[in-house]
Amino acid sequence: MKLWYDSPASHCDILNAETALLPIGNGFMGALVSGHAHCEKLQINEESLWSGGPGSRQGSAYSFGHAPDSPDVLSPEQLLASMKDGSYTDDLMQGMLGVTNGYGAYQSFCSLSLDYRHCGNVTGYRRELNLETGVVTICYEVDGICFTREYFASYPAGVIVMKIFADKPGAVNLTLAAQSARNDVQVTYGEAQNGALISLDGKLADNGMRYAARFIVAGDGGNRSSYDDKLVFENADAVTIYISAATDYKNEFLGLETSTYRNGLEPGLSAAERAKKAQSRSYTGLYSEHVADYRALFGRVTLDIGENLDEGASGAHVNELIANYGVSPQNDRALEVLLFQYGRYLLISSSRPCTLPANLQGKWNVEDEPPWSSDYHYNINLQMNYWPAGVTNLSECTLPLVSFIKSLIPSGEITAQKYNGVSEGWTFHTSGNIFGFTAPGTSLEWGWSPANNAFICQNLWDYFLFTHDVDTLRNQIYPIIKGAALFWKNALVEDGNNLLAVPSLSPEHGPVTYATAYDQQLVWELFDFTIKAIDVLDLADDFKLKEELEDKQKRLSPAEIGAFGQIMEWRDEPSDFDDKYDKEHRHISQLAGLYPGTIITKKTPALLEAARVTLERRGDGATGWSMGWKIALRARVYDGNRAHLLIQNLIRYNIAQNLFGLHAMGPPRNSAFQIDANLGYCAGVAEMLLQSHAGYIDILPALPDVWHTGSVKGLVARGGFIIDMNWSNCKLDTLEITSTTGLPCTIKYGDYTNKLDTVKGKKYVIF
Ligand code: FUC
Repeated sequence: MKLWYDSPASHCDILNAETALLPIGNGFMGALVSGHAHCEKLQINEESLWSGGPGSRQGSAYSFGHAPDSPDVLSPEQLLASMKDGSYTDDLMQGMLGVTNGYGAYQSFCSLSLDYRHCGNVTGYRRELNLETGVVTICYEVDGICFTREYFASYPAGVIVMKIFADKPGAVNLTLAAQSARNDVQVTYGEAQNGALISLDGKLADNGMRYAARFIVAGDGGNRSSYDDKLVFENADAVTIYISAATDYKNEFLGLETSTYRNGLEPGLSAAERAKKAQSRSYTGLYSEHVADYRALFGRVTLDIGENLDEGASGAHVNELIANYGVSPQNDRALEVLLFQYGRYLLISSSRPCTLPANLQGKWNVEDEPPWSSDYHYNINLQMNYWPAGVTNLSECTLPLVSFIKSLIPSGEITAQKYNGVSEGWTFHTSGNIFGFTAPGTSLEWGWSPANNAFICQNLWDYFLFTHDVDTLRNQIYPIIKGAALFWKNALVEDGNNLLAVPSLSPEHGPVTYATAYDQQLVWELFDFTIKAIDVLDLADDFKLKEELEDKQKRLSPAEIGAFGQIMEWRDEPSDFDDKYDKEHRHISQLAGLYPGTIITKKTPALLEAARVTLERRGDGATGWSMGWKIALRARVYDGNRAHLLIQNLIRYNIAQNLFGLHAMGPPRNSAFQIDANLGYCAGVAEMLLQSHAGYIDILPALPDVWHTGSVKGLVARGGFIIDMNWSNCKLDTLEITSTTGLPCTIKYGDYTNKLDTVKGKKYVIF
């Protein structure tokens, strides 16, 4: 499981990070390695370095996105009446928009430039990211000396570590300097206990956020000197660099007027402490601690889809795998598996307990004005980042999402009150920063989307379903989903016996209307799992709420079939919608109830068929993240071969050299990377092999012919069942299930059904 290359990233400067650099990360820090032999720049990120928020220059009166005045708008009932009698115009909605002053953007932290001062020619170059260890290695030879560099990001030690060494003593020569592209920062050079200390201290000009990085650079043997703000190592046996970074950010809402989102601490102190502590330990100790920590997560799942992976994945480098995709089955399967495991790698590297959740670019970002601010998008992208967590055995990576969503509730309550006139519960709309931004966006085309609260709650409920972690459900998750359910209990509009979301937009597609499939389905799902959570937790105080939700859920009509046999995206589909709107739009919002939802299953055959028609109409191409969704959707209509066609299209058009998913369409940039495509793909592949959303475990529900022989170990079904299986000629050979919860389960494979009572910790051989 290696991404390896026989050449460095295209340039020693950081260009096109999305196409070539190799990412490492420990959840809250990320680095991108270019690995050039002569000189390189190591890009470094820390998750909380954001412009914007309270006190920012861009928005001195930062208001969490809320418009300063009370929206002068019609009530939802009046809006609905205007839509029904044809008098509605978008002017009626202008007061429903938010403001983006002080929204800010995720910033690049700093970089380290390294000049290796080689004179001779470079031969035997190899650059690799080993997905099994989470270590990047660069090796090459100059003048008969083999040089090696290792880079890893340790979660337990909270640092990034880099070591440069050679196979001959005294051969390492190096000049290095730390820098930031901003001018609100100072770099100073000093002494650490056994090495040099580079201190980078800054204060963001925009919002005064303080930030600091510490680099302890320790040479083994040789001489060290400095000139012109550069450190020079000569004739060393090895040089090791310990990198830590911090800001004074604190994710804490203290009220509209008093919030600062600062912890009042000196970031240089915690950064220095971590770097020093790391240096005081042996390199091998740090290295093995990192590998053990990382492997404990990554190593839980192995996938083999019918080729000799050792030969496939390490016998051809990534550029060849991509260039030859479609030429040989062995090559293709190797790349498909590598990409699956890379998704898991990216999630582990950008989302660990006590960090912020993974943003659009995970934690990797090389610029101060990144695409879409490198923010959190709540109408699909953040949800997608967490889709693979449960099924690919990384449930704990969801915990940052739980605490982050919890932190948004106070401003989300203000949003609910201000824009929907709802005084119970919370909501948020399309996008957000790390400073509690929950308001609608600035344009009706994309900005209004309150059912995103229900959508994100589904990730949290899934965390519970995969782990059965009742404490986290009771103390963390239930209050969040109850708040979202209370919002919708109050926000829905009565229309005869129907309950409708008003106003309502299908994400980024079509008119302002009422009761889009997206809203109605997500609210249906929200009520469904809130009711289940009340039962699981036996919350007598909420039994009345449960009854109310049960009643309302019945009146939502979440999925209806339209003139073409499709699932309707809009309740009253305009007669000319087929010409007017984008049939192949990237958002497939009307199928949220198929995946990741539970509304459309084998138990609703007519809807399942309509979902298939809808997918047919949406086509087999799209931007990266949309392809990830489509793979999972095709898996849910049991069409493995079509899911595989989408995989091929994704790999051909939306995957960069470093396997980052690309947003390969539209503004602002053709090749911006977003890790949602990687994580959507990873979830989609898992969904082809195992499903568990409909009350039973469905084995190999959408196996494509080209994956006719293979095995997977360690996938998880809801209820906490670990699945190990082998198949050949598209037929299941062995199936073992380990129960981590002791719950009963029903297993289905084709026509075969087995109901099993299980004991916690026991393994069951089913086939
Ligand atoms: C959603 C998508 C766009 C893009 C953006 C970050 O709104 O519609 O394609 O991925 O998020």
